[in-house]
Amino acid sequence: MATEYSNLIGGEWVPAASGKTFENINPADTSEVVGVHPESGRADVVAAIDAAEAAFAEWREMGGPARGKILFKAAQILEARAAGVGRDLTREEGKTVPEGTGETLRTVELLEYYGGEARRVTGETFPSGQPNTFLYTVKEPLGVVGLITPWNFPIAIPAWKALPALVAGNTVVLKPASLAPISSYHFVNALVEAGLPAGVLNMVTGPGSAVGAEIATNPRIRAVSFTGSNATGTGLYDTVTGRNAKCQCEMGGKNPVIVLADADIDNAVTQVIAGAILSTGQKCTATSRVLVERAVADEFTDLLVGKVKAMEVGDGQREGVQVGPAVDQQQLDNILSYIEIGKAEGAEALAGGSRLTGGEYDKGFYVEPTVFGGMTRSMRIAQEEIFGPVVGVIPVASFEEAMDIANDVEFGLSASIITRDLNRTFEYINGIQAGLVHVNAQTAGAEVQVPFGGYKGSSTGTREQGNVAVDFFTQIKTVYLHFDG
Ligand code: UN1
Repeated sequence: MATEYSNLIGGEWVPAASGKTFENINPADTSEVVGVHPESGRADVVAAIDAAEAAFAEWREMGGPARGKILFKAAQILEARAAGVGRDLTREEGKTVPEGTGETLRTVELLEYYGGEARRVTGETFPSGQPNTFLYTVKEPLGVVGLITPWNFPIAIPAWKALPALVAGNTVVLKPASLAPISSYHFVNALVEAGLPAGVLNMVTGPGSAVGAEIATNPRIRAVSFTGSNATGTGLYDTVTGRNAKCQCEMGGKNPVIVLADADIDNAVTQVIAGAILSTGQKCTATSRVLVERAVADEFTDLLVGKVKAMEVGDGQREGVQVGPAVDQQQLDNILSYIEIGKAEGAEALAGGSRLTGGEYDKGFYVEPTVFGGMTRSMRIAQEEIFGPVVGVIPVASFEEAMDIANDVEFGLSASIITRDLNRTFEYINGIQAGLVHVNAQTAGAEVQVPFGGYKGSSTGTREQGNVAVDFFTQIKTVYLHFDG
């Protein structure tokens, strides 16, 4: 039996005003309805904004340390439930249970980190050019902020957007992705049980065309933070900034790994698989291009293809499965169409290249992890985000050529190099156009205490996570205090 979930508005768990609902399907077995959720409309968002506005003054007055304590308590509540929450995440999103549980524990870390940050929403003091003057800044909350979050990290991303907003004293309206709203429910519920006052954090599920549109256009929402596709993000950015509110968008990636001839090839293969294939490649930090020096290209490619072919694809709830299904039919179709585009462009699927069928595969959205050889830099599969377990290898003549190709895309989220050459490493760090730069490691993954975000088309430029995330959700007040009056 599918569990019924509600919106959270003003501290009450309530259905959509219309009473309408939608179903949340398990992508590993589409006969299973995992949850039934409110199909909210604009009126539900307006009610959430009313509640968030009503809660703002008291939340702001409470002060950072008291706010932080609630986060610490929520961290303990969520940690105690991590196994069950991770399994729910797998049932609605498809990633494996270790991935789902890992993401839940990352959310615990986010709660702990921002619980501490709540005490550090600081200003600065400055020497004044005038006598008897104390010149300083304070960071103040914006008011009610809106969050629109994706299905691929359905518990960590709502947390890493909501928490810096909350510790700075804002109140929040969250629209989680309709494909995976139970994970957000678990995050929100941990905060409610930890004593978050009514109305401070509100959650409204439903379609982007109504719930997202109201968040984007309602003048009472002073900032919107979004993670998702470039197509949605750029339109949203125009709408939100067009009404002079702040907008933060984290969008796509086309992340390269450069493998130099001196690399530890085993490690190169391990890191490329982790970045490209795990989480079914459904992450904006996924590795999608490997630029490998010709001297080791065959050795690297053979090893990569062998290991990818041996990977176990299946229901992420089953032990031993390494790669879960795509999240839904549309994502599966998109991945398969890019595989066909790659073949038509003249690339060769050295591993994978097809939908998986037969047995349990017929119940879900399964695709073979795919390695393309013969990819060239201008092919669509080398330029456009695929968002699936698909990676292409491009042999290169030199480090310089690798860097040139690495930067020759519209995105700039993450990158990695595998080498032991210190000079090349620093040239790469200096020249790579990416907001997240890895060395001898995979392109995905993010520690909670450091800034996260991209260059170029990947991001609107502000950063999530770390203490800088608070900047987006605050405004600076400069105070000139003359004490000779
Ligand atoms: C990660 O690499 O672990 O939506 C996080 C995304 C990114 C988060 C990636 N914003 O895929």
